[in-house]
Amino acid sequence: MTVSIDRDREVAIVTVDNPPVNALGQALRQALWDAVGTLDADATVRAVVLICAGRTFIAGADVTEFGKPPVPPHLPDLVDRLERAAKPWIAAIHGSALGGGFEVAMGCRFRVALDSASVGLPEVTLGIVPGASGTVRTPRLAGVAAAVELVTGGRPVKAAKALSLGLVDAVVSGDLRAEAVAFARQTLTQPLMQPLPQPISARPITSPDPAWWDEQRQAIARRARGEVAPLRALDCLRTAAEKPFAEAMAFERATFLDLRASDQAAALRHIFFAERAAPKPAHLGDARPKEIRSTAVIGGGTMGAGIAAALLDAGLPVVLIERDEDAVQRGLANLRAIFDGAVKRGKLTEAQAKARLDSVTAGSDHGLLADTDLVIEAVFEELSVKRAVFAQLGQTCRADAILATNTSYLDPRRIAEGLPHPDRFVGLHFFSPANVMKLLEIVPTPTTSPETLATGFALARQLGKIPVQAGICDGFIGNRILKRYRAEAETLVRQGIPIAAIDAAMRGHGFAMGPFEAQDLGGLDIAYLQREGARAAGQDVPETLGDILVRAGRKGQKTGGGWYDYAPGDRLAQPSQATAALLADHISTGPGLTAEAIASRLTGAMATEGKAILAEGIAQRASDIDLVEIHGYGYPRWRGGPMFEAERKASQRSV
Ligand code: T1G
Repeated sequence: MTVSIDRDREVAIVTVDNPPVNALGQALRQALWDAVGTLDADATVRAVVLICAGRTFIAGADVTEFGKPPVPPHLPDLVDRLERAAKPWIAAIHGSALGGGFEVAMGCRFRVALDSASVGLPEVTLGIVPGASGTVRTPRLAGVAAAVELVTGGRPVKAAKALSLGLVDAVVSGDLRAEAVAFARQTLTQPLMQPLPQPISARPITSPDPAWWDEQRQAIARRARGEVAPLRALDCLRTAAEKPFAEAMAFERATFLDLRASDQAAALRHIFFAERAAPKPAHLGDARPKEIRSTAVIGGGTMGAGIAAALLDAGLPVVLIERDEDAVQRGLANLRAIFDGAVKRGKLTEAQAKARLDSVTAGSDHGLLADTDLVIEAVFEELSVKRAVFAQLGQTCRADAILATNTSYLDPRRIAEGLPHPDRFVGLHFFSPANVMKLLEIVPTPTTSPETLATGFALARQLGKIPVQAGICDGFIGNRILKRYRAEAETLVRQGIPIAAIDAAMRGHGFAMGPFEAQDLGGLDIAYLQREGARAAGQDVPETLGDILVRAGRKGQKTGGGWYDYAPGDRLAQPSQATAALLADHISTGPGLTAEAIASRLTGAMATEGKAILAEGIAQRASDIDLVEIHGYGYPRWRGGPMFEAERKASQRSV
């Protein structure tokens, strides 16, 4: 880590170089603290530009220090020192000025951002609040409403938006250092009647009325679903608006230190680092991924179109293959619907959607695949259908083309039987909607080469997905745990726990929906067909309560009823007398359970299955299982996943 100082006449340039993201560890805080003193004492220096080397401006406090006691100089003190410096400091921002990085920038008198830069206060995504004046200076800089959105949402804003909010004073392009020095010089030479702007801490702030704060609290509580930090951040922002600066700073610091030690912060840090470890599994060694420049998807149904959209979003051209012209048109219509939806939601412009569709070649002729680097099969989940597809691909694709199956349940070894060059075959299990869900289960067979496996991980990075390697078993990692979760939920029903109480308990635990309402939404028949397929293959699959409902025609919302009843055109789940009657013989009356006990039973069952998955080597590490559950099955991120939550509970019991 270095902090160097050089000069451009009367402007000093302080350059921070602390790879990989210029995080504000103790040494960097000390070096900046010292730099202020040095430059204040140098009479020839009239302004200071603070700039960073590498990929980004300061990206925040050093998250690796969070588990340890804070060491001075503390960041809020450093920000105050910058603000009180004898010479104006100008923050020159590229990449992302995040958290403590943006707080340091707010200690500077001005902020100049490169047009590609972004600024933000993502602390709530780590279960904390800004701890160096983010909740106290931001509302003085950009107004209370903008500060509430920035701090409680935790999402960064691009430079242009930051300029419009007043978070930065100028947006430049080209040579950031030169532009920032020029900006510094200009502020020094501006006419005397335009004195420097006040330090942010001295700027006025107007607080909205109490009703506005109540509205914010209700909206944030609905979104947070049990997550604490966003609401505590709102408390800090309201204190900043209603109390003197020093009092608000003390309140923010106390809140930061309190949350920093919380279970939710520990869980979110666990996921932060797990997500960064996932794309770089050590066992890949130095296997080099193949470059993927052209792709194809076989099957234009929901999954195939979603996968094609994910590839197109990453800028990869796609050949979409279906069995005949009608199916090709249906596939293209599915793809068009995905992009039309993105345009309607403002995620894409019309031009971007058109460009994506223009880079699709669609047809039923496998000859189109003759020179494709990667082909992903996403046809009907039936072994003979998939094997037929790969028999064709083995003939039509290049010998070194990577061939992947998107199967979610079938054994990839069976699918690839007889395939020439099986070293280039791998399972790539996407989750629906494939262009939205971050999780990608990568399932190698015993003959998958290290290069092919490395290519799967590289593709995940290219698609912005979280890759998790899974061994071959029924359901790999996620669907195997899902099956156990659902079975445990049915056990509770058999013990007399009401279906609605179970769903409510899981929503209260932070899930978007409980196991029964989720099945009604997705359809009970999908899992039913898998069970029936396994039974037909001679496996001993006990009857489930879900089977009883499907056989009675109750497949979920799509049939007007599943676990719950639904009025025509209404998605509101109503307790069902029909379901109660169908299941009556299977339900005994047992002792009730509290919502917490229900959630503990179901998350505990997930963790138990996860431990078995680990022990069998199906997952490489426990944190991968947490990533699967969070990014594939809606496990609340601020609980860290089933493995983390079980481990935390065990360690708290042992204290
Ligand atoms: N501290 C320590 N290491 C960090 C880090 C951080 N803040 N951010 C990233 N890294 C590491 C990361 O673990 C990885 O390490 C490498 O840098 C590249 O990261 C007082 C208290 C900046 C947008 O929340 O959002 O300030 O795996 O793969 O995709 O109010 O990193 O290579 O060994 O993510 O280019 C607030 C978190 C902290 C920003 C770059 N700041 N980081 O993304 O690279 S709390 C954040 C990011 C705070 C103050 C409070 C991203 C990025 P390795 P990467 P990237």
